[in-house]
Amino acid sequence: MDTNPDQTTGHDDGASSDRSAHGRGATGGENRGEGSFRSGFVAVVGRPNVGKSTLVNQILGTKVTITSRRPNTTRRSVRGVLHRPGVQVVLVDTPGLHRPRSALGRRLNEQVVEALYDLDVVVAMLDATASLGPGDRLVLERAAASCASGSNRERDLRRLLVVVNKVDRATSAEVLAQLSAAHEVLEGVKNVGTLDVSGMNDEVLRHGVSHEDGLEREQDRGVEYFAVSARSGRGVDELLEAVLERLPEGPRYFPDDMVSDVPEAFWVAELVREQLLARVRDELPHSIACRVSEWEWPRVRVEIVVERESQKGIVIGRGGEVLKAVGTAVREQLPPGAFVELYVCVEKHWQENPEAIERFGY
Ligand SMILES: Nc1nc2c(ncn2[C@@H]2O[C@H](COP(=O)(O)OP(=O)(O)O)[C@@H](O)[C@H]2O)c(=O)[nH]1
Ligand SMILES: [Mg+2]
Repeated sequence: MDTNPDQTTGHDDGASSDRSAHGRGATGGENRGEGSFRSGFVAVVGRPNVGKSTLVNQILGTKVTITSRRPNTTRRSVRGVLHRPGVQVVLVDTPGLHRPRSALGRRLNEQVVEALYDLDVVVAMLDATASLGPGDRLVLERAAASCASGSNRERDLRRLLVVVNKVDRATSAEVLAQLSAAHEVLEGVKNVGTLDVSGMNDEVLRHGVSHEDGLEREQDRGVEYFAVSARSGRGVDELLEAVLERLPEGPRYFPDDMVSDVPEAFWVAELVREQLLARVRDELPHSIACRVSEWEWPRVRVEIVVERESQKGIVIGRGGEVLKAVGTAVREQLPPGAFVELYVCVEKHWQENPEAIERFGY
């Protein structure tokens, strides 16, 4: 942990802290003649609460993004970097795609769309314990569309991996049903491949294309399906293997010691929010925002913002017990000596205020 709150976690030279869409074209990201170095951007997308952040942490083997059983926990795309010999995988954890009910919700969806632009691999995640709904369908369609476009990527559905998560809590029949429901949705997605017709003769164009003409049908276009438990890690190695296989030759986008692009101040505020989400009920999670207002390492002051006066007491707890527990749990995850000061304030309707949303970094 450094004294500069804008530094990214696990990254201390600060040389290539670009803020472009995915860090492409970054100064530190040129290929230094390593021959066959492979790398790529992998987005994890899905409805809220399917386990995207849990998967990203599981693959990285370290926590770079907070999780909770509340929907919309992730409020900004987080990039986590997996370093393997000769390979670099940039995992993009995204907010859940959902029907927005506030300016904040619309901002979260925007981030998903941004993250789906120009990727090497898309992991579309479903929850084995809930039946496939319209939200999941939208996710699958968007993910397929993303693999069928992109400025300089190959248009190829092999870049799409469908993952059914939480198999530890579902029966194999439920897992199978979910896999085949996803398959059916993708079968129904029309024109995903934006077929290149330049090489086809008139005959083919008049009569359409059949499988025998060499053009593959949806199920043969290479979408792969996985069943995993992001929490226990079951099936995750196989998934990672498939991701690695799909990475093109590419540059080292991030320095070797960088594990995420999250600035430290944002991370401390997120840890506070994570602890609050685990302790409060009902609608409150949506109303909570956290922001570091003072950073004099090891003393960090975090502002907890709620939307109504009545919510203040819940966050503070009887005799301050909630805040105390939150502070302790956060300190345990920071380097020794950290001193976290928490205070609560009210900002009415911040979820509808674009300026506030930006101030909190969402
Ligand atoms: N049983 C079970 N729970 C999971 C699994 N993966 C995630 N969860 C839980 O599902 C909830 C949402 O997870 P999170 O990663 O925050 O979901 P996200 O909104 O998609 O990022 C949390 O309570 C997780 O602990 C899993 O494989 N099995
Ligand atoms: Mg998340």
